[in-house]
Amino acid sequence: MKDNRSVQMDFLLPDIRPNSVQLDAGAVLLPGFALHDAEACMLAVHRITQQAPFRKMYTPGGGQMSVAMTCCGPFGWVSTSQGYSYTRVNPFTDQPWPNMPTIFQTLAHKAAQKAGFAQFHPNACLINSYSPGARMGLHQDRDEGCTEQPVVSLSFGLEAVFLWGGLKRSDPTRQILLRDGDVLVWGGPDRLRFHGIKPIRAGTHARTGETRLNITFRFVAT
Ligand code: MD3
Ligand code: FE
Repeated sequence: MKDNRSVQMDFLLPDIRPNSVQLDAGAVLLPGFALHDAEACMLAVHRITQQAPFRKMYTPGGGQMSVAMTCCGPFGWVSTSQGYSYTRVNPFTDQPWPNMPTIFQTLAHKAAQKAGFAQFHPNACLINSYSPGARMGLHQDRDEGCTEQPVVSLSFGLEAVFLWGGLKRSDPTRQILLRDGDVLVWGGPDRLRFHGIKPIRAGTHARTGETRLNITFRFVAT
């Protein structure tokens, strides 16, 4: 008979993952912080995409992104052959972006607070959908016109290797594994770091299927 004593005693083992990892002066990883709200977030994403479907946009360089995107909140991030911008209207539907769900606002604020950023009230939310092989090259987030406020990001479903660079594109990168329910908060001196996502490895996740979802919250200056 199979010896399953260790399986039965699993509940006695502590969760060895710390609940907060300071990656640098202004960067904090909160492993599993979004797990309790994960299903509510999935429902919220589903509702948003019925009004504003995921699209693969083009970059000013001319290529199509491998990541499909949509947005919610007062401002959405848009990339065209003309450049990057934050807009109040979704150019694919000519409608305002869907409202930012309360669960998103609350979760982003709580994560920022836990990471030491008081009073984060994002007015832009970008939702990224990755299929296996999709990636995001090294870039900076600097279309917000405001680097005082942090960025908060939630990861769901398939895991990703996050590339965390320096203030120059050529600086060396560290690799950080992002898993279902993990939250990253990034601000202060680290706000303008180059960062990216390595190609997503094929797999199936109980929550999202063959997908990784990333939800980022930003404050755009008006
Ligand atoms: C570090 N998204 O949407 S989230 C992006 O997983 C983006 O989809 C990645 O980079 C993703 O722009 C990474 C983590 C993240 C987000 C914003 C940052 C890290 C950041 C801004 C500055 C520095
Ligand atoms: Fe980014």
